[in-house]
Amino acid sequence: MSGNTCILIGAGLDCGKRRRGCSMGPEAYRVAGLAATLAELGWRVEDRGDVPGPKAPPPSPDGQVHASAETAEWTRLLADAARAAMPDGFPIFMGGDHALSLGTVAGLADHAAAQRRPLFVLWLDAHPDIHSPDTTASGNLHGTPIGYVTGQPGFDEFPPMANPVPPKNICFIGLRSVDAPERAAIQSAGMRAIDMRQIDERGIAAPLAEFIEQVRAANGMLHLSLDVDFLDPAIAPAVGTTVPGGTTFREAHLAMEMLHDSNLVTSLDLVELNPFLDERGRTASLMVDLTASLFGRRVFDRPTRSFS
Ligand code: EXY
Ligand code: MN
Ligand code: MN
Ligand code: MN
Repeated sequence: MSGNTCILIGAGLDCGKRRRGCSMGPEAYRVAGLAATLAELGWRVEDRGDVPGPKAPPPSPDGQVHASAETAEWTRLLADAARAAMPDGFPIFMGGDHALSLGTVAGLADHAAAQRRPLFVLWLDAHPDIHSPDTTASGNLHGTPIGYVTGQPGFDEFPPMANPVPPKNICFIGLRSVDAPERAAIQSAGMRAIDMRQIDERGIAAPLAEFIEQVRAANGMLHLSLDVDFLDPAIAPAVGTTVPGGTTFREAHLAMEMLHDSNLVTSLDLVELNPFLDERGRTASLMVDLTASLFGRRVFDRPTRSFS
């Protein structure tokens, strides 16, 4: 993990879909003790507060795509926040729905380009979120961040993606809800896409280790985007897009532990937590515990080893 300062940034964007509640996410992470948990692990923690959303959310015509002008404005604001944070430490973007990643990944890609290093993205999610405004059937922009950051057409209302992320630098893990245009996009680009069947058959460690080695070989920066619905809804109910058959408690922790040991992760999105749907804070607490594993919480120290 890079440096010893982590920077908490609240990104309560709630316009990437019609069901509301993710705006409460940043506060739920604070109440669940994210800052104290990281501090106990030896990190210096700086909470930069919440990125204020668009002052007067521009109205969008009530068309097929929901709140596109507001989401475009958030994209500008969060890309700025990401570019500003990276020189200062390890940013943790506390969402907010997954539309926040249009902005965070855009800003991180600019930072990586300035450093002359490739950016890699690990997308832990039931969904690949690779639609564009032209292909989405739901009109929900939280289903489009990978489409945007890879430079797909159809995002004319949004800031141009100056440094698109090559599809081969993206790895999906946990997929189990993929629409037909998404499947075609993933297959035609030859992207690394680990669905739940592969996890059942191979476990989560082997495919993750392959991706980690790809990032290491390229001296890449690695952004982790963690969607609550990566987890099985039985352990993480506080999300609007529950899909049965998700990852278990230990699969998710093992992924975080391996990513910690890789020392490659440089930024994190925590997305789609809807505290309005939670049960006594259990999902928020689980997300904080997973973040703790990513930041070095472990039962015993063990010698560093390669997983390949
Ligand atoms: N593919 C579906 C759609 O485009 O509406 C579902 C997207 C859900 C996105 C969630 C956040 O990961
Ligand atoms: Mn700064
Ligand atoms: Mn998602
Ligand atoms: Mn999802």
